[in-house]
Amino acid sequence: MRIGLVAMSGIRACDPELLRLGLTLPGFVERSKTIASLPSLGLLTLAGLTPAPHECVYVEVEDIRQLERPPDGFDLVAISSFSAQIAEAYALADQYRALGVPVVLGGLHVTALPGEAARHADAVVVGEGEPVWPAVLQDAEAGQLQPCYRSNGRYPLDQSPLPAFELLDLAKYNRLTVQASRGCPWHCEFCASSILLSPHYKQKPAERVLAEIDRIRSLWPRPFIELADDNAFVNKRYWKPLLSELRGRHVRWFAETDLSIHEDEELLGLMRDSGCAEVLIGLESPVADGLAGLELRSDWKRKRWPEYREAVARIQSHGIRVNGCFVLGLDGHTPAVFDAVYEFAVETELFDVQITIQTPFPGTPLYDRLRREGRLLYDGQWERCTLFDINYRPQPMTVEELRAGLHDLGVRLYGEELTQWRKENFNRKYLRPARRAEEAES
Ligand code: B12
Ligand code: SF4
Repeated sequence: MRIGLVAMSGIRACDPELLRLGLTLPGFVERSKTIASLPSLGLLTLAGLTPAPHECVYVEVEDIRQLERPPDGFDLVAISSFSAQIAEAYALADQYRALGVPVVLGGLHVTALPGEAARHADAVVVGEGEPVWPAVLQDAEAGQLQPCYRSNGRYPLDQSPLPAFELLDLAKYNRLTVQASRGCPWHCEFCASSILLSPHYKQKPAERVLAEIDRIRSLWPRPFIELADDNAFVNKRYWKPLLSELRGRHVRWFAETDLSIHEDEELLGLMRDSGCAEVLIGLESPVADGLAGLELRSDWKRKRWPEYREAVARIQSHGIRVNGCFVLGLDGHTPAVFDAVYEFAVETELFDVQITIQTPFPGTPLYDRLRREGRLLYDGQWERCTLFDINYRPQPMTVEELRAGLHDLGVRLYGEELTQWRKENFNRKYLRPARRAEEAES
């Protein structure tokens, strides 16, 4: 079979005022450009599992949009899904089905709402794709696709295939992704990441992670790699030998992690030496209000909140940039939170800041709670699940206060002056001294 793998790409927001602002704010534009061009690791992973003589063709939905008709010549089309762009995924699926091409839909949104997705597909896949993909291929070839394939979240990552990075036109991407773990022990109420696929935290054997990195290096000698882990450094003992191996491979990399890395100087040193450029940390709230009850299992972030400032300083002192992420509109946030984020960013000299709106993605405990409480706005308008549009009634703020606060804070944080200052300050105060120390050590 010739299989078309269609990835949902690009960055989304509906709020026209925010879009207008975004286009003119240097800090915002820069970050959007960096992350917008990431390929779908999920689809590349499935391609890696697809045996010959099947042939896979990887397509970005952004490229299809410019065509009059979607690319043809496929015997099967597989489309990935995020909530924000699901309407486009469904429209494309409908188009292919109208042409008589069977369509299989999978990914995070489909996993959360398989019934809705089934109206637009010959088959839907709920959960991790790997364990069911061989059956999907076999059934599609026999013309007997089942309506739904389910995996149970227990796929052992030591069986992971090498993602088929060779399918990509590498000129289009400034980073490639590698995943070393799925799940996260903290279970935040709003989390819509791989926890939806794998409720249990699990890791890929280090040698497999290194094999993926080496595969990328064979195609792109000095790559920039983004770890697609939800929370990379949960298990520091796993990472230390892996990072030692990574040193000398000429890779620069980025990861999402929790704050606990600041407690481990040895780990921070290994991260720096192995090419870590930046870590993105979900600090969520600069004030303690909003953090209590955020995780379903423990108040981990609330307990760590007093360490936030010291932690940022220690991580950055290793020459590793910190991108601090704040979720605005958590229960308990008042309009004072906007100034608090600004002050935190300036005082801690964060290299970068990400501000998003709390978002009830379907399939999350937050969505269920806000629905029970009658606080959902625009329920079912999934295109608003962008992390920048408001879909619920915050408490105790009003929707208008939250929207205005986001806009105003965006202007203050991502304007020319502060964006420039953050970078220069980091380079002068943290990066250059860290490099000098590294040179002295070696
Ligand atoms: C990389 C990334 C991106 C890349 C995506 C590149 C791409 N084309 O896939 C880019 C930068 C484009 C991106 C954009 C957005 N993202 Co993003 N992104 C991520 C990130 C960091 C990693 C995702 C990843 O690679 N996972 C690893 C792979 C292996 O998992 P997977 O894709 O889920 O695939 C597995 C299964 O789902 C399944 N599967 C997936 N697709 C298919 C298809 C078929 C046919 C089958 C059978 C199976 C299958 O099999 C795979 C293997 O098991 C996550 C955060 C995180 N740490 O997880 C956020 C995340 C996915 N993003 C998120 C969001 C909100 C967005 C944006 C809306 C942001 C915005 N405002 O624009 C947009 C989405 C717009 C759009 N295009 O639809 C949310 C999604 C929540 C949700 N449930 O929808 C996440 C979880 C982050 C968060 N804060 O919650 N993102
Ligand atoms: S810490 Fe991050 S990855 Fe882990 S559950 Fe919370 S939001 Fe999800």
